[in-house]
Amino acid sequence: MDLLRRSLLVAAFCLPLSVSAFTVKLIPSVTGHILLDERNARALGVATITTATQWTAAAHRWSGLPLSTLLDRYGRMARHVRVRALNDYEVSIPAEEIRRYAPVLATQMDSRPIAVRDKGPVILVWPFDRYEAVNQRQRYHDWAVWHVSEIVFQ
Ligand SMILES: Nc1nc2c(c(=O)[nH]1)N[C@H]1C(S)=C(S)[C@@H](COP(=O)(O)O)O[C@H]1N2
Ligand SMILES: [Mo]
Repeated sequence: MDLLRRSLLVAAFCLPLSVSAFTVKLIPSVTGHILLDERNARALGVATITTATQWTAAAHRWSGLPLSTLLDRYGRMARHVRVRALNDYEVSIPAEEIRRYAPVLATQMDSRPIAVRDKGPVILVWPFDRYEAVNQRQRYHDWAVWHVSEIVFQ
């Protein structure tokens, strides 16, 4: 019993607890900033895109909050959405592209949190396999930001 308890404790400490946790700084067009975390992101909605990507050859299920939901709620007047990453990568995406193709801020791949070493914990995934135009045009691949850390509505 004691041994079992001890090994459970060890197992708990070995779990990469930080893997599922994420915060994204959200900057609406008008007011201060909002921290998006697992709980408030999930409360806003979840969608899934099943697609291959440039970094995963096979198709996977990418789930998370659609960026268009945030746009509707916090950036209605915004014309561009700037998405920044932990590694200082940054892109500016026209709002109409986000409304048109509804990319998802994926926080799960095949129902599991995405480790930082696998480009997580938050990746902006586009429906590459659903639309030929999205798959063909380089800009959508460039806009597939991984390690997302900040979103600014402009
Ligand atoms: N955080 C972050 N996301 C990024 C990039 C990057 O350097 N950093 N590169 C972008 C580019 S230019 C492309 S084409 C795709 C795929 O890049 P990869 O093949 O290096 O994964 O990710 C995009 N997302
Ligand atoms: Mo790229």
